[in-house]
Amino acid sequence: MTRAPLVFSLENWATPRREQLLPRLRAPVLDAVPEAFSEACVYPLVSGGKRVRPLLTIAAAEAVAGSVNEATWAAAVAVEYIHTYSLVHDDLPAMDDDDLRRGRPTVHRAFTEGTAILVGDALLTAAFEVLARIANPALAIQMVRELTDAAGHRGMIAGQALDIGMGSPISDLSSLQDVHRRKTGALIRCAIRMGAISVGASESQLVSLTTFGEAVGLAFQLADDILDADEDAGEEGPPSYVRMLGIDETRRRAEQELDWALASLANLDDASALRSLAQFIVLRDH
Ligand code: GRG
Repeated sequence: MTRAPLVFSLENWATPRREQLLPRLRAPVLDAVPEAFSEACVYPLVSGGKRVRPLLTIAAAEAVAGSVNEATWAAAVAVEYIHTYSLVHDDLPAMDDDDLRRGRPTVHRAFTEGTAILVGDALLTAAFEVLARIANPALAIQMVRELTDAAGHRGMIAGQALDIGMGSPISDLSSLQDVHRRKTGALIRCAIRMGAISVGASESQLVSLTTFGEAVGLAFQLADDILDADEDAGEEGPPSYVRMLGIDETRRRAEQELDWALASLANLDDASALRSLAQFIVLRDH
């Protein structure tokens, strides 16, 4: 199995990129009306998320071109907006009804339920605005299509609809996988594809990175279920990989997806950051 060289430090690579991302996340919603609504929109954007998806976007662009451009940043902002809105809405009383997110009050607890609904709506809309403002109109349209497929009614929202019981019962591995492929995998795959597309990836590079994105998306969810394993220990509760497969087999499959993801990067010049991010996603402790 190919592992990232020991000299590559993910933290050294990620820290300046997270810093460069932050003002780009804040700026588009600072002119929200009324003014106080900007504060509510910024609140979930600056509350300590790991930034896995935008970092994957940036790493994919760097693996293809060695650098990023303004379209890469637009894509990075757009995926983090979609991710953030999905968490804000998922935390609402009508969904998971959570009081805390990343150790802080959820948006509907810090503000009001109505505000949280509107913050999610604003971030969802702003994601597409940011992409629509990419200077190259053909590239902008391509990015909008990518994000629509991943975030919309066939992607993340479909996954959530299945998850809240609108489809057949999630009774086997293939139906569980279908939910997760849509609910979390599609946006991760899209984050990587948009990074590659932003710098003009070739068809073969895009194929490799799509394979990488699909494996990382699945590995992310397997790792998430391992992190939730204590909650999932009993027989009762929502379907999860740990409930269906047991913890050891879930770990084995996460490692297998990681191997598969790393193997797909063979034709890219410098994929150190992508490799490290994939390893982080599987081995993370939060
Ligand atoms: C409500 C429209 C709507 C969609 C919700 C993705 C989703 C669909 C809900 C998220 C619920 C959830 C907690 C899913 C588990 C996987 C996940 C997205 C975990 C959080 O992602 P991280 O670990 O979060 O990247 P941070 O906090 O680092 O940003």
